[in-house]
Amino acid sequence: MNETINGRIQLLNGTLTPQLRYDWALKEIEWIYTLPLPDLVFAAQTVHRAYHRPDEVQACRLLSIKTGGCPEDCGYCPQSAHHDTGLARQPLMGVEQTLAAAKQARDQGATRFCMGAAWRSAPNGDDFLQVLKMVQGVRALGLEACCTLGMLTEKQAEALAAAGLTAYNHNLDTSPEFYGEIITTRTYEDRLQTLKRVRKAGITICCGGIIGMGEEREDRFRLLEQLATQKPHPESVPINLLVRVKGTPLEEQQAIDPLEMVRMIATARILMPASMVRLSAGRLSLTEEAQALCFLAGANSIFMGEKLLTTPNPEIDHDRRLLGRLGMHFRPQP
Ligand code: SAM
Ligand code: DTB
Ligand code: SF4
Repeated sequence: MNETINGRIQLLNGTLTPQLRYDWALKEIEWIYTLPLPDLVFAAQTVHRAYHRPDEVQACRLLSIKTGGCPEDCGYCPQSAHHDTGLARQPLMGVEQTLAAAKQARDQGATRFCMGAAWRSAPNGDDFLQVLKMVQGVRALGLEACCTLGMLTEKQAEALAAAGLTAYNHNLDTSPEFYGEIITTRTYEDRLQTLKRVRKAGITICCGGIIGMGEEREDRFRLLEQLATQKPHPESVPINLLVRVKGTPLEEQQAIDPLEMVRMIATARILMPASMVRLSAGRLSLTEEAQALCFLAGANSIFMGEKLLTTPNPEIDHDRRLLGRLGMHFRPQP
């Protein structure tokens, strides 16, 4: 692509009438990601406003319903049995306790409740039936329900859909090329297979990744390419900044420039205009001003509450104050 002023104006004009595209080329993604920041944020805002309210963010709440002891070796994850992080393992939580947490989240203003389990694959039998009950219960509270349970079979995806599951989270995490540096116990292809089954069952897809794991910018472009060439796009794209957890192989990873988070979010927003782009893990290592830039770049969701799955997250009061400072608000409950 021609990197002249004309080229820039063409792209920016193109984004003024944003249409969903599924044929993004790697070169285009690179070009967008590396635009001068004012152009990038302007283009992202323009696209954002065509599909979303610019003053509103969705509040989601996470709950770890089964914690630790995971057989996968994901290098970033405190829940992998391969790393000694001192995390207390917990078996599958009861339905009542889960629904009490969901109700509390709703009372605090969340509109989406996400249940995470440290499984390689969702189990069959009683545990799975218990998760189905949780999903039904969360939906009955009027919340969107999201689960992340590892790999799924077609049957399991269908059962989750029948229970009313809104979304299934299954991240590609990084580029196909860098993936093997981070995870060796499953393949990129395994991930794509589960995503296909989720889509086929009629559940919306929540799929994104993590930055700050030692990858190159090129790996981020490749991840974005994988996401933005899916048809339809994932309805939800979580962008996580690595939370460096003691005892994981990535604990000493060097911190990245927070503006890379802004660029990643803005590019995701431009490539997938209609999707929710979620400023997910890692907010405690961003200043409030950096988070504000992420909202300008088109992020329209955050996790609310003092804990993600196992690691800390900003307090609700802090987030309310931040949104107040920005003249923004949480998406109201239906
Ligand atoms: N076991 C399931 C799986 O891997 O799909 C679900 C739970 S797993 C904790 C969900 C996602 O959390 C991962 O795909 C990863 O993207 C993200 N995650 C885990 N640890 C993280 C960390 N330390 N920093 C940022 N994101 C993290
Ligand atoms: C996602 O992309 N981020 C969330 C959600 N999907 C499940 C999880 C973040 C986990 C951060 C590490 C932890 O708290 O254990
Ligand atoms: Fe297990 Fe998921 Fe953590 Fe990987 S990210 S170790 S699959 S809980």
